[in-house]
Amino acid sequence: MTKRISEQLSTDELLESGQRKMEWARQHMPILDSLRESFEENQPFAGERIGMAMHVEAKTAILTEVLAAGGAEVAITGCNPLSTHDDVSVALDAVEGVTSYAKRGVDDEEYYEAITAVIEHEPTITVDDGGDLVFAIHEEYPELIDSIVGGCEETTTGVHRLRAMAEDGALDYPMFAVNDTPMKRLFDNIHGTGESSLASIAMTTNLSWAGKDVVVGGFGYCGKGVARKAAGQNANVIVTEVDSRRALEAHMEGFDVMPMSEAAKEGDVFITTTGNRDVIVDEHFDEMKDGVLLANAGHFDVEIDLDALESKAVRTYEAREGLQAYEMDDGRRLNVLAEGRLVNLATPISLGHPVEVMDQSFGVQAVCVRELVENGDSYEAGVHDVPDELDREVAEIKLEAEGIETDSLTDTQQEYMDSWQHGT
Ligand code: RBV
Repeated sequence: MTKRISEQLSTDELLESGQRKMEWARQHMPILDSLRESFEENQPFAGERIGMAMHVEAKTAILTEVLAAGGAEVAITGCNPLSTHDDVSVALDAVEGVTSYAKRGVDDEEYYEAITAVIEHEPTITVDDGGDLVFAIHEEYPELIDSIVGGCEETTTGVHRLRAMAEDGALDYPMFAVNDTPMKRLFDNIHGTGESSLASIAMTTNLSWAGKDVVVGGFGYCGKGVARKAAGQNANVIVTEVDSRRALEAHMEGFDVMPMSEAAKEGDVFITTTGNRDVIVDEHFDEMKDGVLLANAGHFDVEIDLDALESKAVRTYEAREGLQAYEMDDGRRLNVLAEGRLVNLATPISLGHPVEVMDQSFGVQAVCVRELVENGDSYEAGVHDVPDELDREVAEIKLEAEGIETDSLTDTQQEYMDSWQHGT
């Protein structure tokens, strides 16, 4: 049985370090700050138990403490074996109303044991990143479902998984697709993934982007972000796609588009963002240049076939912290970051998405949890879009915090927009 983190790790130094990281994040999260104020006053979550599986680092800790400030009892664990910051987990565990089970570097068994520990708090609301918590509840604790009001899902892969569950009639409570909101997807997936993936790769390797050939697998929201930011760092960007319109979009944005079998020969750095498996496989490794970097920015570690790479290698060694070299029999070295796991969160120095971006994503999470508490009964089992007014509420809080004012439609403009009689 997994113990809370403060009973696993000695705490004084970790506590202080985690609290310092949280304080910095808190200072840069005006949306959560504003929601905290209203939650503290209104206690919307009194009597609720919130179970969370997310990347346990400073920004997530602020979301968690804001939910606890609204009266919830919160139990949290990680959603990736490598993304937890132990110091933050310890600091979070010390927050009133919060129990954290998250620990960095767990194996599969420990990972799922910690999820079980969260479920044993018998959550009434779940907040997931990737769907492992929802899935475990459905598989192993279906008797809890009756008392669950609903849940929220943070990421593309999780929403995809939930929709597949719903289509099979296997999703038994309502889930908000937080990922699909404009306030999340247009900022977090694009700017967040772009900036933080490139930052993690650069810091882990101490290598430059300028002049590199960077191959981006997939041109969805995350791929667009990675491709644009890499181009902004003076790299030459190659995109691989399976979807005709996305391929065309990438082409019209000025990127080279080609199959991975061709791109494999050209790339210096490979970053997968597809959410699918087997994007870089056996035959591609044969074509790659000596010294290439391989990184994955999709939720699960299935995009680069590391088993195939491992069996091809005559030797593997840790080239740098967070970077494993695989030496081929012809002497070429292919370097994999973070064991092929989410590169922006899973290398030892990764920090995840920038704070401002997560303030938006987690602002949407927080108002969705509030919506579940207030109106959960009106949502049936299945995947739900987040009501647009909630997404706009988060945008408005952010604009106000930034001191940015906008125009409003005049009555005449509104009337014009609503009428169809006008013409040439
Ligand atoms: N993400 N979280 C962070 N807490 O630092 N960084 C990225 C963090 C989320 C992001 O919203 C994305 O949808 C998800 O991680 C992928 O697991």
